[in-house]
Amino acid sequence: MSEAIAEIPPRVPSSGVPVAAPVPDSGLKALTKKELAADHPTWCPGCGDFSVLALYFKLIEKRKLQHDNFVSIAGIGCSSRFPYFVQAHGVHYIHGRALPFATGISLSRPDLHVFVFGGDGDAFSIGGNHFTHTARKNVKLTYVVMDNWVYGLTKKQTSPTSPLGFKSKTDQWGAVDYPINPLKQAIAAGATFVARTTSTNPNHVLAMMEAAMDHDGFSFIECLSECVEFYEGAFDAANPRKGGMFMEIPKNHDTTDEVNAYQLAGADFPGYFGIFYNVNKPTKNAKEADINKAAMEKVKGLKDWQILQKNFDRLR
Ligand SMILES: Cc1ncc(C[n+]2csc(CCOP(=O)(O)OP(=O)(O)O)c2C)c(N)n1
Ligand code: SF4
Ligand SMILES: [Mg+2]
Repeated sequence: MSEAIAEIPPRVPSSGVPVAAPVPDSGLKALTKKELAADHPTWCPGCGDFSVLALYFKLIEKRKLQHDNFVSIAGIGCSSRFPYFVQAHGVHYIHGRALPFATGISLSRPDLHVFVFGGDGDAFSIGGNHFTHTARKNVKLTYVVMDNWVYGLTKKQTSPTSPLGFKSKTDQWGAVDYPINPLKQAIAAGATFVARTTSTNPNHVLAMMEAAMDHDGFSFIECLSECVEFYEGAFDAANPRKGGMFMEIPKNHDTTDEVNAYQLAGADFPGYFGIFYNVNKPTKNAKEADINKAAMEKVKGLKDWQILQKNFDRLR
Protein backbone atom coordinates (compact mmCIF):
# COMPACT_ATOMS: atom_id res chain seq x y z
CA MET A 1 0.00 0.00 0.00
CA SER A 2 1.39 3.39 -0.90
CA GLU A 3 2.09 5.79 1.90
CA ALA A 4 0.07 9.00 1.98
CA ILE A 5 2.12 12.08 1.13
CA ALA A 6 1.89 14.72 3.82
CA GLU A 7 0.31 17.90 2.54
CA ILE A 8 2.53 20.97 2.81
CA PRO A 9 0.48 23.90 4.12
CA PRO A 10 0.84 27.16 2.15
CA ARG A 11 2.73 29.98 3.82
CA VAL A 12 -0.02 32.31 5.01
CA PRO A 13 0.95 35.51 6.85
CA SER A 14 -1.33 37.32 9.27
CA SER A 15 -2.85 39.31 6.38
CA GLY A 16 -4.43 36.06 5.28
CA VAL A 17 -2.95 36.26 1.78
CA PRO A 18 -0.25 33.69 0.99
CA VAL A 19 2.88 35.34 -0.39
CA ALA A 20 6.11 34.11 -1.86
CA ALA A 21 8.86 34.18 0.71
CA PRO A 22 12.24 32.55 1.15
CA VAL A 23 12.13 29.25 3.00
CA PRO A 24 14.93 29.69 5.51
CA ASP A 25 14.45 26.53 7.55
CA SER A 26 13.01 24.09 5.09
CA GLY A 27 15.58 21.56 6.24
CA LEU A 28 16.57 21.08 2.61
CA LYS A 29 19.97 22.13 1.37
CA ALA A 30 20.15 25.12 -0.99
CA LEU A 31 20.05 24.36 -4.70
CA THR A 32 23.48 24.89 -6.21
CA LYS A 33 24.52 26.38 -9.52
CA LYS A 34 25.63 22.89 -10.56
CA GLU A 35 22.15 21.49 -9.91
CA LEU A 36 20.42 24.42 -11.61
CA ALA A 37 22.59 24.65 -14.72
CA ALA A 38 20.89 22.82 -17.55
CA ASP A 39 22.11 22.07 -21.00
CA HIS A 40 24.74 24.16 -22.66
CA PRO A 41 23.43 27.71 -23.17
CA THR A 42 23.26 28.30 -26.91
CA TRP A 43 24.08 32.00 -26.67
CA CYS A 44 27.07 33.42 -28.59
CA PRO A 45 30.30 33.48 -26.56
CA GLY A 46 30.47 36.85 -24.80
CA CYS A 47 26.71 37.53 -24.88
CA GLY A 48 25.64 39.61 -21.88
CA ASP A 49 22.82 37.16 -21.12
CA PHE A 50 25.30 34.66 -19.62
CA SER A 51 25.96 37.02 -16.76
CA VAL A 52 22.24 37.42 -15.98
CA LEU A 53 21.81 33.63 -15.93
CA ALA A 54 24.80 33.15 -13.61
CA LEU A 55 23.41 35.78 -11.24
CA TYR A 56 19.98 34.20 -11.27
CA PHE A 57 21.60 30.95 -10.11
CA LYS A 58 23.39 32.91 -7.42
CA LEU A 59 20.11 34.50 -6.33
CA ILE A 60 18.36 31.13 -6.03
CA GLU A 61 21.30 29.70 -4.12
CA LYS A 62 21.64 32.73 -1.82
CA ARG A 63 17.94 32.92 -1.03
CA LYS A 64 17.73 29.15 -0.54
CA LEU A 65 14.88 28.69 -3.00
CA GLN A 66 13.82 25.13 -3.69
CA HIS A 67 12.26 23.73 -6.85
CA ASP A 68 8.78 24.17 -5.44
CA ASN A 69 9.33 27.85 -4.55
CA PHE A 70 9.94 29.49 -7.91
CA VAL A 71 9.27 29.42 -11.61
CA SER A 72 11.04 31.01 -14.60
CA ILE A 73 8.95 32.15 -17.59
CA ALA A 74 10.00 33.76 -20.89
CA GLY A 75 8.69 34.71 -24.32
CA ILE A 76 10.74 34.31 -27.52
CA GLY A 77 14.16 35.71 -28.38
CA CYS A 78 17.77 34.94 -27.50
CA SER A 79 17.21 36.27 -23.96
CA SER A 80 13.93 34.39 -23.73
CA ARG A 81 15.75 31.07 -24.12
CA PHE A 82 16.57 31.63 -20.46
CA PRO A 83 14.26 28.96 -18.91
CA TYR A 84 15.88 26.29 -21.10
CA PHE A 85 19.09 26.85 -19.24
CA VAL A 86 17.58 26.64 -15.75
CA GLN A 87 17.12 23.11 -14.47
CA ALA A 88 13.89 23.93 -12.65
CA HIS A 89 10.23 24.62 -13.34
CA GLY A 90 9.85 27.06 -16.22
CA VAL A 91 8.23 27.82 -19.54
CA HIS A 92 9.57 29.15 -22.84
CA TYR A 93 6.31 30.62 -24.03
CA ILE A 94 4.95 32.68 -26.96
CA HIS A 95 6.65 35.82 -28.33
CA GLY A 96 5.47 38.78 -26.24
CA ARG A 97 3.05 36.70 -24.17
CA ALA A 98 5.20 35.73 -21.19
CA LEU A 99 3.56 38.24 -18.87
CA PRO A 100 -0.08 37.11 -19.20
CA PHE A 101 1.04 33.50 -18.79
CA ALA A 102 3.09 34.43 -15.72
CA THR A 103 0.14 36.42 -14.36
CA GLY A 104 -1.96 33.26 -14.36
CA ILE A 105 0.71 31.42 -12.42
CA SER A 106 1.17 34.26 -9.95
CA LEU A 107 -2.56 34.55 -9.24
CA SER A 108 -3.17 30.84 -8.90
CA ARG A 109 0.04 30.08 -6.99
CA PRO A 110 0.78 33.14 -4.83
CA ASP A 111 3.21 31.06 -2.80
CA LEU A 112 5.66 30.99 -5.75
CA HIS A 113 8.28 33.50 -6.76
CA VAL A 114 7.45 34.15 -10.40
CA PHE A 115 10.39 35.41 -12.47
CA VAL A 116 9.92 36.48 -16.08
CA PHE A 117 12.81 37.04 -18.49
CA GLY A 118 12.84 38.47 -21.99
CA GLY A 119 14.25 40.92 -24.48
CA ASP A 120 13.45 44.46 -25.55
CA GLY A 121 11.50 43.27 -28.60
CA ASP A 122 9.57 40.71 -26.60
CA ALA A 123 8.75 43.24 -23.88
CA PHE A 124 8.13 46.49 -25.75
CA SER A 125 7.19 45.57 -29.34
CA ILE A 126 4.98 42.53 -29.60
CA GLY A 127 4.49 42.38 -25.83
CA GLY A 128 4.16 46.13 -25.24
CA ASN A 129 0.49 45.89 -24.54
CA HIS A 130 0.94 43.19 -21.90
CA PHE A 131 3.75 45.13 -20.26
CA THR A 132 1.44 48.10 -19.68
CA HIS A 133 -1.42 46.03 -18.35
CA THR A 134 0.62 43.76 -16.10
CA ALA A 135 2.25 46.84 -14.60
CA ARG A 136 -1.03 48.67 -13.97
CA LYS A 137 -2.59 45.57 -12.41
CA ASN A 138 0.37 45.30 -10.02
CA VAL A 139 0.64 41.54 -10.40
CA LYS A 140 3.18 40.07 -7.99
CA LEU A 141 6.08 38.96 -10.19
CA THR A 142 9.57 40.03 -11.20
CA TYR A 143 10.23 40.95 -14.82
CA VAL A 144 13.85 41.19 -15.99
CA VAL A 145 14.22 42.61 -19.49
CA MET A 146 17.62 41.93 -20.99
CA ASP A 147 17.81 45.02 -23.17
CA ASN A 148 20.36 44.79 -26.00
CA TRP A 149 18.76 47.47 -28.19
CA VAL A 150 18.26 45.00 -31.05
CA TYR A 151 16.41 41.87 -32.14
CA GLY A 152 19.18 39.33 -31.63
CA LEU A 153 17.52 36.00 -32.40
CA THR A 154 16.25 37.14 -35.80
CA LYS A 155 19.65 38.63 -36.65
CA LYS A 156 19.61 42.39 -36.32
CA GLN A 157 16.36 44.23 -36.79
CA THR A 158 15.63 47.59 -35.15
CA SER A 159 14.00 47.18 -31.74
CA PRO A 160 11.90 49.73 -29.81
CA THR A 161 14.97 50.64 -27.74
CA SER A 162 17.40 50.96 -30.68
CA PRO A 163 18.77 54.50 -30.74
CA LEU A 164 18.17 56.88 -33.64
CA GLY A 165 20.55 56.19 -36.50
CA PHE A 166 21.09 52.49 -35.66
CA LYS A 167 21.71 50.63 -38.89
CA SER A 168 19.94 47.29 -39.07
CA LYS A 169 18.29 44.99 -41.58
CA THR A 170 15.05 46.92 -41.16
CA ASP A 171 16.69 50.37 -41.17
CA GLN A 172 19.54 50.18 -43.63
CA TRP A 173 19.93 53.97 -43.63
CA GLY A 174 19.70 54.19 -39.84
CA ALA A 175 16.72 54.08 -37.46
CA VAL A 176 14.41 57.07 -37.75
CA ASP A 177 11.89 56.16 -35.04
CA TYR A 178 12.37 57.60 -31.56
CA PRO A 179 13.23 54.86 -29.07
CA ILE A 180 11.09 54.23 -26.02
CA ASN A 181 12.49 54.67 -22.52
CA PRO A 182 11.65 51.43 -20.65
CA LEU A 183 11.92 53.06 -17.22
CA LYS A 184 9.59 55.93 -18.06
CA GLN A 185 7.22 53.49 -19.71
CA ALA A 186 7.17 51.29 -16.58
CA ILE A 187 6.63 54.19 -14.18
CA ALA A 188 3.90 55.73 -16.33
CA ALA A 189 2.16 52.36 -16.66
CA GLY A 190 1.95 51.94 -12.89
CA ALA A 191 4.80 49.54 -12.06
CA THR A 192 5.46 49.69 -8.33
CA PHE A 193 9.17 48.77 -8.52
CA VAL A 194 11.40 50.04 -11.31
CA ALA A 195 15.16 49.46 -11.45
CA ARG A 196 18.00 49.53 -13.96
CA THR A 197 21.23 47.59 -14.03
CA THR A 198 23.82 46.28 -16.47
CA SER A 199 25.10 42.75 -16.95
CA THR A 200 28.70 43.98 -16.69
CA ASN A 201 28.19 44.83 -13.00
CA PRO A 202 27.36 41.45 -11.38
CA ASN A 203 27.05 42.66 -7.78
CA HIS A 204 24.59 45.31 -8.88
CA VAL A 205 22.52 42.84 -10.94
CA LEU A 206 22.24 40.55 -7.91
CA ALA A 207 21.30 43.42 -5.59
CA MET A 208 18.55 44.57 -7.99
CA MET A 209 17.20 41.03 -8.38
CA GLU A 210 17.09 40.55 -4.61
CA ALA A 211 15.28 43.84 -4.05
CA ALA A 212 12.86 43.02 -6.87
CA MET A 213 11.97 39.59 -5.53
CA ASP A 214 11.32 41.06 -2.10
CA HIS A 215 8.91 43.59 -3.54
CA ASP A 216 5.25 42.74 -3.08
CA GLY A 217 3.98 43.73 -6.52
CA PHE A 218 5.09 44.12 -10.12
CA SER A 219 8.86 44.58 -10.08
CA PHE A 220 10.61 45.56 -13.29
CA ILE A 221 14.33 45.55 -14.00
CA GLU A 222 15.87 46.85 -17.21
CA CYS A 223 19.21 45.05 -17.48
CA LEU A 224 21.51 46.28 -20.26
CA SER A 225 22.88 43.10 -21.82
CA GLU A 226 25.16 43.42 -24.82
CA CYS A 227 24.51 41.53 -28.04
CA VAL A 228 28.11 41.02 -29.08
CA GLU A 229 27.01 39.67 -32.45
CA PHE A 230 24.67 42.41 -33.69
CA TYR A 231 25.29 45.44 -31.47
CA GLU A 232 28.83 45.22 -30.21
CA GLY A 233 29.92 48.00 -27.88
CA ALA A 234 26.38 49.36 -27.42
CA PHE A 235 26.88 49.84 -23.69
CA ASP A 236 30.57 50.70 -23.48
CA ALA A 237 29.67 54.17 -22.24
CA ALA A 238 28.11 52.50 -19.16
CA ASN A 239 31.10 50.23 -18.51
CA PRO A 240 34.07 51.65 -16.58
CA ARG A 241 36.24 48.79 -17.92
CA LYS A 242 35.62 50.19 -21.42
CA GLY A 243 36.22 53.80 -20.42
CA GLY A 244 32.56 54.43 -19.59
CA MET A 245 30.75 55.53 -16.45
CA PHE A 246 28.53 53.55 -14.07
CA MET A 247 26.57 56.15 -12.18
CA GLU A 248 24.35 55.05 -9.31
CA ILE A 249 21.14 56.88 -8.50
CA PRO A 250 21.87 59.68 -5.99
CA LYS A 251 21.69 58.34 -2.42
CA ASN A 252 19.19 61.02 -1.40
CA HIS A 253 16.68 60.06 -4.10
CA ASP A 254 13.28 59.33 -2.57
CA THR A 255 12.17 56.16 -4.37
CA THR A 256 8.52 56.96 -3.64
CA ASP A 257 8.80 60.24 -5.57
CA GLU A 258 7.29 59.42 -8.96
CA VAL A 259 8.14 62.74 -10.59
CA ASN A 260 11.77 62.60 -9.51
CA ALA A 261 12.02 58.96 -10.60
CA TYR A 262 10.70 59.98 -14.01
CA GLN A 263 13.22 62.81 -14.24
CA LEU A 264 16.14 60.52 -13.33
CA ALA A 265 14.90 58.00 -15.89
CA GLY A 266 15.18 60.67 -18.58
CA ALA A 267 18.92 61.26 -18.10
CA ASP A 268 20.98 60.91 -21.29
CA PHE A 269 22.76 57.61 -21.84
CA PRO A 270 24.49 56.06 -19.90
CA GLY A 271 22.07 57.49 -17.33
CA TYR A 272 21.62 56.17 -13.80
CA PHE A 273 21.60 52.67 -12.30
CA GLY A 274 19.71 51.49 -9.24
CA ILE A 275 16.15 51.64 -7.93
CA PHE A 276 14.21 54.54 -9.45
CA TYR A 277 10.81 53.83 -8.01
CA ASN A 278 9.53 51.61 -5.19
CA VAL A 279 6.09 51.99 -3.65
CA ASN A 280 3.66 49.68 -1.90
CA LYS A 281 0.20 49.34 -3.35
CA PRO A 282 -2.28 46.47 -2.96
CA THR A 283 -1.54 43.80 -5.56
CA LYS A 284 -4.01 42.15 -7.88
CA ASN A 285 -3.11 38.95 -6.02
CA ALA A 286 -4.25 40.36 -2.68
CA LYS A 287 -7.41 41.88 -4.12
CA GLU A 288 -8.46 38.67 -5.84
CA ALA A 289 -7.67 36.66 -2.71
CA ASP A 290 -10.05 38.95 -0.78
CA ILE A 291 -12.79 38.44 -3.37
CA ASN A 292 -12.29 34.67 -3.25
CA LYS A 293 -12.35 34.66 0.54
CA ALA A 294 -15.60 36.64 0.65
CA ALA A 295 -17.16 34.34 -1.96
CA MET A 296 -16.11 31.23 -0.04
CA GLU A 297 -17.54 32.70 3.16
CA LYS A 298 -20.99 32.80 1.52
CA VAL A 299 -20.95 29.08 0.77
CA LYS A 300 -19.25 28.00 3.99
CA GLY A 301 -20.18 24.49 5.07
CA LEU A 302 -21.63 23.50 1.69
CA LYS A 303 -20.31 20.60 -0.32
CA ASP A 304 -19.02 21.25 -3.87
CA TRP A 305 -22.15 19.75 -5.44
CA GLN A 306 -24.34 21.94 -3.24
CA ILE A 307 -22.48 25.06 -4.39
CA LEU A 308 -22.99 23.96 -8.00
CA GLN A 309 -26.66 23.27 -7.32
CA LYS A 310 -27.04 26.76 -5.83
CA ASN A 311 -25.60 28.26 -9.01
CA PHE A 312 -27.88 26.18 -11.24
CA ASP A 313 -30.89 27.18 -9.12
CA ARG A 314 -29.97 30.82 -9.57
CA LEU A 315 -29.83 30.40 -13.36
CA ARG A 316 -33.39 29.03 -13.55
C1 LIG B 1 4.49 36.11 -33.35
C2 LIG B 1 5.93 36.17 -33.70
N1 LIG B 1 6.39 37.20 -34.42
C3 LIG B 1 7.71 37.28 -34.74
C4 LIG B 1 8.57 36.31 -34.33
C5 LIG B 1 10.03 36.39 -34.73
N2 LIG B 1 10.85 36.81 -33.63
C6 LIG B 1 11.42 35.91 -32.80
S1 LIG B 1 12.37 36.62 -31.61
C7 LIG B 1 12.05 38.17 -32.22
C8 LIG B 1 12.64 39.40 -31.61
C9 LIG B 1 13.50 39.12 -30.45
O1 LIG B 1 14.08 40.30 -29.96
P1 LIG B 1 14.24 40.55 -28.42
O2 LIG B 1 12.97 40.32 -27.72
O3 LIG B 1 14.87 41.90 -28.27
O4 LIG B 1 15.21 39.37 -27.96
P2 LIG B 1 16.77 39.15 -28.20
O5 LIG B 1 16.84 38.09 -29.25
O6 LIG B 1 17.36 40.43 -28.66
O7 LIG B 1 17.27 38.71 -26.88
C10 LIG B 1 11.20 38.12 -33.32
C11 LIG B 1 10.73 39.29 -34.08
C12 LIG B 1 8.05 35.24 -33.55
N3 LIG B 1 8.82 34.27 -33.08
N4 LIG B 1 6.74 35.20 -33.26
S1 SF4 C 1 22.76 37.02 -31.21
FE1 SF4 C 1 23.27 38.56 -29.68
S2 SF4 C 1 21.67 38.36 -28.09
FE2 SF4 C 1 21.67 36.50 -29.34
S3 SF4 C 1 23.01 35.07 -28.24
FE3 SF4 C 1 24.24 36.11 -29.81
S4 SF4 C 1 25.14 37.83 -28.71
FE4 SF4 C 1 23.43 37.12 -27.46
MG1 LIG D 1 16.84 42.40 -27.97
